[in-house]
Amino acid sequence: MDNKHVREVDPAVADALAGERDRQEQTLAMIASENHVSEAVMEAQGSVLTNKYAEGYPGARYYAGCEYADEVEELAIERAKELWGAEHVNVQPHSGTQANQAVYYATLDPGDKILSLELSHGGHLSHGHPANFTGQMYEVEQYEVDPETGYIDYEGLRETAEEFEPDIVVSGYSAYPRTVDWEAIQAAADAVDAYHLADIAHITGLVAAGVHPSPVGVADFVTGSTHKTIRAGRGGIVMCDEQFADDVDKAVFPGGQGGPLMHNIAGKAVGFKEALEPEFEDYARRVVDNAEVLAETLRGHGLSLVSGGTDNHLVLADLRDSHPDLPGSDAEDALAAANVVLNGNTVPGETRSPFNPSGIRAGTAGLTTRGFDETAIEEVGDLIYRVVDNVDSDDVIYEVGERVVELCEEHPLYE
Ligand code: DSN
Repeated sequence: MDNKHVREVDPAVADALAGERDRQEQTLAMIASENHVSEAVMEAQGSVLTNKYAEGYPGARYYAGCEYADEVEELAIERAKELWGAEHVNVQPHSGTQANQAVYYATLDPGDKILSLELSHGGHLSHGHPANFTGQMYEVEQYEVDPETGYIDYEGLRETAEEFEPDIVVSGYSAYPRTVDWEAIQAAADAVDAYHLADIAHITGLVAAGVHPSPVGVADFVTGSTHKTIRAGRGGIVMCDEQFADDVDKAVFPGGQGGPLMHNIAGKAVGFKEALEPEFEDYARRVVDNAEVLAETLRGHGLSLVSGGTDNHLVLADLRDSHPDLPGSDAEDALAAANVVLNGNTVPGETRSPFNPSGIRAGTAGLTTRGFDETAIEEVGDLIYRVVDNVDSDDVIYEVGERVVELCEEHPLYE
């Protein structure tokens, strides 16, 4: 991790890498999709496999010299099957979005219909947003969360499905703090003979550890990213039953991608091995417990939380009740200045815009990785509130920033 070779060749990049390492050490990574992978995962990602082209799949490549690439990809697949219990796994998607793209490509024709959760209600760009290819290539209808409870409106989803008759229903979210009822969504999809794609990008680790119910064996397709709560090498994954295996594999390669990023697949294999250790279940449970403490702390200070709290790794605060003149983006900036890195986020019933949203989203996966316990998380919640309530005070931002650095030094990331 001293990047000595980079420093010899390219001091400018070496400086940026050193800066990023210090930034991660001295700030709280609370963007809910981020985590800190192990040095073993990083070593695998920075390995010689970056040099290898391996189009195709293990045992059936288009190039010679793939024996070690095969070994690594087979290990990643076997471990993923063990973690999530899927019949078929493709570990080649370069990202969660490309995993979703593969499922759409395997199941839909241009003009077919997607039913998905609205972005400001917790959905994702790759679920049919107009700015994404999915919003341009397919016809999209959206379901919402209940405005009173903040929970998915399953009844509304079922009714919209009956009216819209989608070809695929998408579940799984990027800013939804509650447990998802996969069976209810599967029933809505079955009733209109639609496929069901469950995108568990955020909660892959929680599902693998059994602290969130699994959609594997319920939904037709399950996609995810591999670097969030599961803490493995960066990228995506598709899981499905054997009946869809060929379609999915062809949709990933050659349908949507070229050569697999074998170094990242090695990082996935290593991270999956770590996640199969008994300690990972304890980690995932602590992520959820910590999120609950964060929710309680913020709520205790009078912040409104979407759905009132959390069942998973994230909380979404709607600032409009407590701080009507404070956009989440301004809270994000003030918190970043105090070394707390999270993101402004749209909220259900958004009255501002994605660049100037009304909420903030915070996750506990990264802090839990570096050993923050419930007491430390409670203090972090207090510090977050102090900044949110004093965004114009340089003194408060300075004091909180100093305390955050102390907390980070008490919980070092990398030796
Ligand atoms: N960027 C991720 C998130 O923050 O949720 C999803 O792609």
